Amino acid sequence: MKLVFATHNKNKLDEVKALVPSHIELVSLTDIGCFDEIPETGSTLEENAQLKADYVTENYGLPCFADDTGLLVDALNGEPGVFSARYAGEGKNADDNMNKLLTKLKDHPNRSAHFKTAIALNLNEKKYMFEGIVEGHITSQKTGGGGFGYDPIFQPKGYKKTFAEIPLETKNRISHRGLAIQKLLDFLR
Ligand code: ITT
Repeated sequence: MKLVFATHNKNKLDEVKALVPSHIELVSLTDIGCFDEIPETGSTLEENAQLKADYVTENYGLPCFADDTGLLVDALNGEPGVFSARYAGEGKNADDNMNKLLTKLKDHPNRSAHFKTAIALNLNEKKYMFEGIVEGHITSQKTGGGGFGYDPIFQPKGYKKTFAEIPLETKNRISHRGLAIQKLLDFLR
């Protein structure tokens, strides 16, 4: 089956491609010729995931799923959460976002946090939602050259390395996105 993954984020696409079996033909927004910035005006990850999936269904009429992900820090009452992509402001990059977070958490004793992914699937005129969560903590400095986004400052529970220091295969096995995608794949099976 052909399934659109409604993302412009190449790193997300690479992670998900590594998990999806070959009988599912995964195509990206670029593959279907969609270069629009889909407005993410929702107040929750679920709402934003649904907005992105609905945009593709309404404009392209194709089966589709979308991922909205946030990093939620306990000491900051769940910040940056739904604003994770633009935490340091519009036009800023992942490094700026991490710097802002590290500054806000400077010397804070409670560094616990979790990543959450919401996946909205639109299939055969029905809508489904899947989620994945990974618990961990925010390190005091950036470490590792792999991964993307906040990976260099997030250490998953039970590991002594950040997501940016562990292989993609390991991240995919334990991560918010990996867990949510496994639920999606179980459902499609
Ligand atoms: P799409 O909306 O096109 O899918 P995006 O990058 O805008 O891509 P989100 O709206 O879900 O994605 O924003 C979440 C931000 O959180 C994203 O820009 C990353 O900086 C960060 N992020 C998402 N997944 C992550 C992961 O697995 N590890 C580290 N940071 C992640």
